[in-house]
Amino acid sequence: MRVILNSRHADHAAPGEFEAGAVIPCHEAPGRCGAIRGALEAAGGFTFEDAAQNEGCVAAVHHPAYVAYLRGASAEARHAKGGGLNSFWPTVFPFGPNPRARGAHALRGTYCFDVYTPILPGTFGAALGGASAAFRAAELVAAGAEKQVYVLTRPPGHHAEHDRCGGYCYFNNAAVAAQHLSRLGKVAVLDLDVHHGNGTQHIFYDRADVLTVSVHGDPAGLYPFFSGFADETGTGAGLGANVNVPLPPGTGPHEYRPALARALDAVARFRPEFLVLAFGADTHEADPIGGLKLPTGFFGEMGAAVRGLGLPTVIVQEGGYDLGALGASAVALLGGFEAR
Ligand code: OKP
Ligand code: ZN
Repeated sequence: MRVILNSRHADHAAPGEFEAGAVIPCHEAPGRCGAIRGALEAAGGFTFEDAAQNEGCVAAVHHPAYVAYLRGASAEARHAKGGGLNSFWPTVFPFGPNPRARGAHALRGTYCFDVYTPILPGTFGAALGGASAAFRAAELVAAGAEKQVYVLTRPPGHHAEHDRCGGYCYFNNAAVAAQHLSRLGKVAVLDLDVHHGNGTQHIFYDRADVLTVSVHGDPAGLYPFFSGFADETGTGAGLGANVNVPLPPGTGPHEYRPALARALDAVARFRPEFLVLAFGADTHEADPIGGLKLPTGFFGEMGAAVRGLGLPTVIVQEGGYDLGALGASAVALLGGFEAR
């Protein structure tokens, strides 16, 4: 399988994240990409290539002012002071459209919805590298050059909305791929990260030509908390084109299997031409923040089940925070996907 890399990913490395008033090492760290790459190389059968930075690829899914903000804030972060870190950490989040929220500090909270997305000097380049890789993968699949392509990137993307970052995410890589493919036909995005893909849902919420389906831990108790409930079904022309399947904490294969079947059935009934799989390995039983109980072997079954749809597919890496489980899960999923 062809693997598109984000050669700039390590330019974004947050020194820590907030937890209960303390700062702990950030779960979303550069070692994640290395862990997956190492596991894929050991498994064999994968070829790796970089994607060139593509400045225009995010314009179709993100607000131009948000893109400009991220670019500018990353550049300014080089000169930021505070704690010895050249970075900006949003602390104030103005509610709703607020015309008084104009200054730099207010904008940091306007274009962001939580405390998990600091802006560092390399953030814009790293995030754009991921979006560029996803776009490149979509080009290959759209052209019929490959039946499936895997995008190995971080930071993840599925929490990033049209004009807000959050949840370690800045540009929505899966949405960038889906948007490009949607120029050729109907697209389904299937999100199997343990966290609800609120950003992808938000971006396509009123679209009838892009179905978003997400299977995830119940947001009543798991991040992102404000989105991912079963009664969110789309709006306007997009009514019925959003499906959320929340699962209780501790869910294992026995209960995950029928949930996945429901999600796959929703995709199949939509009759898309293309699939984007937003894959998170944080459903693994060893994951430090997910709370689900899927063993490594189940990821092979998961990959085979998704492959059963028979759709040209871009697979985009989202979360997964236990480095050992992350590599093993990706190998199992992609192996299941390729097995005939
Ligand atoms: C990103 B992706 C841990 C809190 C973590 C942010 C989670 C972002 C997940 N104490 N909160 O969906 O894997
Ligand atoms: Zn996640």
